[in-house]
Amino acid sequence: MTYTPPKVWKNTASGGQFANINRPEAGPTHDKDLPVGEHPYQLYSLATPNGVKVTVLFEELIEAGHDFDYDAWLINIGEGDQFGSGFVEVNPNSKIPALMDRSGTEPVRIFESAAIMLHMAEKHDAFLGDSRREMLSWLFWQMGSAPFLGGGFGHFYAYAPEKFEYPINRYAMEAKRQLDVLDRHLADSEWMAGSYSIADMAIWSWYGQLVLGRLYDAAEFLDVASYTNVVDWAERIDARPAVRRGRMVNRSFGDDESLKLPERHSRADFDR
Ligand SMILES: N[C@@H](CCC(=O)N[C@@H](CS)C(=O)NCC(=O)O)C(=O)O
Repeated sequence: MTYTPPKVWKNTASGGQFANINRPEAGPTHDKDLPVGEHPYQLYSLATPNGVKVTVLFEELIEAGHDFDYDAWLINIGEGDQFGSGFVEVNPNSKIPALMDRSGTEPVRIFESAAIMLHMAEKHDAFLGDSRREMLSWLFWQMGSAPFLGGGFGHFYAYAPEKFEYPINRYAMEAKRQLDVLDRHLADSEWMAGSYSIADMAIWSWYGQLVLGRLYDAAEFLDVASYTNVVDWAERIDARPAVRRGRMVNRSFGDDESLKLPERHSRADFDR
């Protein structure tokens, strides 16, 4: 099947899962204020890998004894909540996660998952790794790499309306190369940047969950078991109580009912 691009691109329905939320322009589609709870941090998110890395950090900070709490509100991207006017004010890019930090004199917004993680980790001087240079390098590596795994491989392998060999090959190759980058690094390092840090949390959320068989049903196809150092590291992180809690926050989908906590307002919510 060949495609000849027209002179000027036009928006024609291309199908596939999530096609209903894709549009070629930014900005709000409707007026809707965001809810605000009683805690200093108001997180607006969903338990996708980009959301989970942030809720894992929030839960790790609380587990480590940092004295704060947060409200996590569900943004249902399948229903277009990310295009509500209130959400767009917090994130002009209309993507989860987004944070309002109301702990200071003026509320401030932070968007982009890694920016939120850095903001929280620096504020609490925690989970910054042994080397800031290495930690930032791996954190930025995750932000630059995961779109090839999610938007590239995941999209064409799991969500596109048909299976097309060319993009699946191209992005499977890149996903495996990325797993090999991690596997080689983790061969002689326990963590990404010396000690457990936000770089581990961010990378785990994507690549850890991939090798644990939780993303795109692609574990066998990508032979993830062969990246043994990544699997060991992913299992170590997965066993942490804060990580289990972080995975639950803003989860409204999936078969495992015990993992679902669409909204979180206090630690007690996990005991339900
Ligand atoms: N670079 C962004 C990516 C965020 C992102 O892609 N979020 C997705 C869910 S995983 C989303 O909100 N998609 C909604 C949409 O594209 O309309 C980040 O790391 O925060």
